[in-house]
Amino acid sequence: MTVKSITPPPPQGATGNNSNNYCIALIRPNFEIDTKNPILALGYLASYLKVNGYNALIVDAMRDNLSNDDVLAILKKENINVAGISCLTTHADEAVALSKCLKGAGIKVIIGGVHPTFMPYQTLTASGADYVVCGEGEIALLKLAENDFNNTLTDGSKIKGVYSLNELKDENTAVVRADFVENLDDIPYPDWEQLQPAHKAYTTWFMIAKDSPSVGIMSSRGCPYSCKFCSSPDFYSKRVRMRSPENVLGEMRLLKEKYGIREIKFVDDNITVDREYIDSLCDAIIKDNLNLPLFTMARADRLDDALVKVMKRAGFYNIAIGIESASPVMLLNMNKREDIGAIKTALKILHNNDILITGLFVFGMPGETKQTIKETIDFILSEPLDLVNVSILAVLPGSDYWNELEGQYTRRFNQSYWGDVNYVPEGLVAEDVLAAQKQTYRRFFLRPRVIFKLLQYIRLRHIGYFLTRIRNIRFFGK
Ligand code: B12
Ligand code: SF4
Repeated sequence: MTVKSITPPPPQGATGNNSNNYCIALIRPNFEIDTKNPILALGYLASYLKVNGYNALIVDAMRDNLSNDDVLAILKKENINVAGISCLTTHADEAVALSKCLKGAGIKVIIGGVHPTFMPYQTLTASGADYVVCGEGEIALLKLAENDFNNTLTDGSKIKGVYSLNELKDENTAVVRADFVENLDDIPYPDWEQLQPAHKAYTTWFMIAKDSPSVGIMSSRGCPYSCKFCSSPDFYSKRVRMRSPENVLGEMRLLKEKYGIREIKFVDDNITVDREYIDSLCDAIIKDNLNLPLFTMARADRLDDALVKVMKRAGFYNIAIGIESASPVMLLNMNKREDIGAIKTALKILHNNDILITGLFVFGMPGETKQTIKETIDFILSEPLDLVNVSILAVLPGSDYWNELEGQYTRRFNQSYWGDVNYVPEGLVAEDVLAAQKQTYRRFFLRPRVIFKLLQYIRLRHIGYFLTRIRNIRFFGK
């Protein structure tokens, strides 16, 4: 599929307003995090409601550093008595506290997002919320709005994917997920007016950017693979849906022209999974002469020389590869369905095309040994990587490991779950995993080649963020 001439569609979606007829406040709770980005989920939900005749106010307590009382005051001022809270496992504790605060003031609370999708009973019991929404939110939330935020319809049936404690006995009660929006182009662009993509509180990703401000967008939803540490396949039932290249391009133009965005990061789970699609998206961007630096993540085995060349022409200067481990045994264990040979080939292609390569790794998965850690560190130091991000396994609700490793890891529902060692592979101690992460960062970054390269991509406006990241990634210290 090639795209001939592209006339970007007119800006879609809500434009924000100050009228007081909001039917719901869509809220991201406040929590500590280094990397701050606009929350696409709430942008999409607000614009989908808007195009269907309902006004939603986005309250980003994280971006604006609001306390729960501040949020409550906003709702009172705007006379809003329904709140929709977005919740990942990383800030489930904060979502619970916010829910309790709002419930205490008589506000109806609905919690949606990845965490309640996989832990609906836990979320409802902990938070006292009225409903959780399991799965994609657009259709379920619209149905709730149409039904006065009640999940029982006039014929007695329930809205698909929406649960209260009346319908759930315990965490094992099977839930049916909300319907997907079949054609992603039916969802207007996120409500960028309310998200304020160039807001000064936002940072960039992985510390670097060619230009600033940068913002993340999504051209597809879902991934057909089943890496055992990841919850995306289950969340989207392994289905992949793509927006049309024209639709994506229209949003990129809007961000550039209306909001002054100078770099775009694609946050898709797997943007190169469909070769025809990524080709036509790049083709559209090239023909439009958009001229914006672009970043994306990709699987190594979904890249080849011709594709990398076309991606480069479209503007992709930085591609992050989910390598996870250099040990063939580990790749097999985690069901990555990729071999180290294919990864090395892709890195070579990217390097030869002068693309900045970010390697993404995870230490501490089942089967990890001192030997596999060594293999990975040796790989990191010998391959042409420009930047690395090294995580420690956090067993995610919805991932295969969540059930497979049950009883062998501690569960926590806040930011501390990430960064700490919650699962210790047999034969290792937690310190081995922490040391592996620290050693990798030290040995990788303290090399003149890497420092010199990085300095070219650190923007003045991100210096504070850069220093915080360096401090928090355990570069220094014990
Ligand atoms: C972009 C991204 C990031 C970015 C920016 C995040 C942001 N701006 O919010 C950055 C780099 C900062 C990031 C960081 C992390 N991320 Co991240 N990230 C993503 C990614 C790739 C896309 C998120 C996105 O925008 N999705 C698009 C929107 C439309 O989807 P959505 O958020 O799921 O929202 C829909 C539904 O969930 C629901 N919904 C959501 N909220 C609400 C609210 C209501 C009221 C209702 C009704 C419905 C509803 O409706 C929405 C529209 O359909 C996802 C993977 C994914 N495919 O989603 C991982 C993902 C969210 N990240 C994940 C993780 C683990 C992390 C980190 C902990 C990584 C780390 N090691 O540090 C950190 C911490 C993040 C944090 N505390 O917020 C996990 C979360 C798992 C979990 N159980 O919580 C995910 C799911 C990836 C995965 N499968 O492993 N991330
Ligand atoms: S890690 Fe990437 S490739 Fe693997 S299942 Fe998750 S999104 Fe798909």
